[in-house]
Amino acid sequence: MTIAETAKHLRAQDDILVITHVRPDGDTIGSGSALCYALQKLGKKAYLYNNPQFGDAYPWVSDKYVAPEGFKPQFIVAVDLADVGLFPKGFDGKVDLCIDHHGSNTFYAAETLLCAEKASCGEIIQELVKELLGKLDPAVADLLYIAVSTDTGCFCYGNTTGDTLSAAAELCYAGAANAYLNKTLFRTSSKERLALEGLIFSSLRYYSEGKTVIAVVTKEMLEKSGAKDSDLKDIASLPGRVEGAFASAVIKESEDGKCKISLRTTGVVNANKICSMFGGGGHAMASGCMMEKSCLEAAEILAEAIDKEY
Ligand SMILES: [Mn+2]
Repeated sequence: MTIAETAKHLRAQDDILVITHVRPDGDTIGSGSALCYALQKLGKKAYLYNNPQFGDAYPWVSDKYVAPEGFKPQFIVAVDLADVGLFPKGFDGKVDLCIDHHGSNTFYAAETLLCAEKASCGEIIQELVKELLGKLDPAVADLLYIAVSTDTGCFCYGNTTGDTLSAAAELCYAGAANAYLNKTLFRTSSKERLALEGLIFSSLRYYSEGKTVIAVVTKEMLEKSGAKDSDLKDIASLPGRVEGAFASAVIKESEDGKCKISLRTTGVVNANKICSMFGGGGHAMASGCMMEKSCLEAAEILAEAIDKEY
């Protein structure tokens, strides 16, 4: 469907429930909240499905839009949600409309608005909100800015295009509190997170003349720092910051004696190929796998496998 067709379709509905994906991020939360905001402005009942993982993400964003107890939806919209396997915990209903930017979308919904060239789902919702309300106001601009900025790593990732920056500029002109949101989302960490980063950075392990950097995150480090799950966001990207690194991994000790490996590469080495050797997989530059080894043994095995690829 087009933006105009989607807007027309939504105008004809009421009692709308918006679902966000499992392990919700800023894009799905900002997009879903902005859509609820616009639909509520039109006098409709529209709420977010109470994703049980909102508490680990940005509860200060989602709280205002979560459906009240007993809300009976007539129409279900999914945002930033590519496949049924990514439904939020506890949801297994059918979806009437999906709004998404993932090229991998499996068209599981009755209708789909897919714009795969957009860096974030927020940019699609931005067009839709303009179609529905005729303009953007500061409240909705904040929600959309959260979506666009988080999915682009504050406009740093390779998915950021001129169009992304134009969309962000439009949000700033509409009153988005960009400096405040950037500080809150990207330049503020809990004490526990910073303590954990200190432990990680002071114990990095270097292999292959520094081309491979591995961080081992033990249960003891988590205990010592006091870090909770919500403090572990994106830790996989930390060792890759070392100058000269082509492959970087975080190896995290898990409860059952196994360890969980997240591998990131610059593209010189194929992360998917390496992780597939150990029963995992993912993308060429970001993959994962598990090993039933101690973290230190796993680091040696992984580093050796990567070394063969240089
Ligand atoms: Mn997204």
